[in-house]
Amino acid sequence: MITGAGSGIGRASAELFAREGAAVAVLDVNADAAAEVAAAIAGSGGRALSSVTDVTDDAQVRTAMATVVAELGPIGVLYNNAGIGSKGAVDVAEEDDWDRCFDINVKGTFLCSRAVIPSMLEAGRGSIINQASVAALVGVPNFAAYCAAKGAVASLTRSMSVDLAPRGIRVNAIAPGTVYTPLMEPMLTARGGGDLQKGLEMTIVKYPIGRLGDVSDIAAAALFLASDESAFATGSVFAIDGGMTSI
Ligand code: 1HS
Repeated sequence: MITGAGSGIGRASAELFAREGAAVAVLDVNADAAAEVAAAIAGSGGRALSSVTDVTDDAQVRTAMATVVAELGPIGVLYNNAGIGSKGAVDVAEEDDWDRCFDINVKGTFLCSRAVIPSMLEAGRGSIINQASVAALVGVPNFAAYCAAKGAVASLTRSMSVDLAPRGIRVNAIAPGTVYTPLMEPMLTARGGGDLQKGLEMTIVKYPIGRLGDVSDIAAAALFLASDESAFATGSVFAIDGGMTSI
């Protein structure tokens, strides 16, 4: 089960997981996007279903979870990928923007995790992957609510891991650096003073590896954490960031 799987990292992860043989539940608040990804997976011979799910709505989350279990079986992996950015430094941040950022990034992770855990406990195993960010690890200009929310996701990951490890469920987080997707253009354009190309140039210099991330970079990390290849990993935050937080 992957949230926010209608585009970007979530889509790349859903398609990669399907290529690896997983039956994938594509959850997204955008119905058309979720359906397109599920159809693309099915068209490539994979198994997928789509579900229109607002991760901030507990009733929708529970309905989606029940549908997934009924149609695909017990949930082995949850990737809490759905997320949203924020606008501005703390002194100019708007309250509704702050609340929305925490609702999707943090409460969405809570609601989806709480909903799938009974299915994982029934199976005696599971892997939950939370989407943090380098913004959980370092300060990012004009991104106050997002940094705070992703920091909360990192802490929630550690807390969940200690509660769930004895019950066979691993919980880790991925901290991506900037991955160039349409969702990032507003932040990058603002950074460049209205010039997207300038914002990209100002950002790439923060990455020792010399480029921004690709959705495939993050999907590969998610596949590792979803699989038994990471059987001894729980409670960790994996920076997949081109060295950005190593400076
Ligand atoms: C959006 C992703 O979680 C990374 S936060 C922004 C990091 S950077 O663009 O300032 O390097």
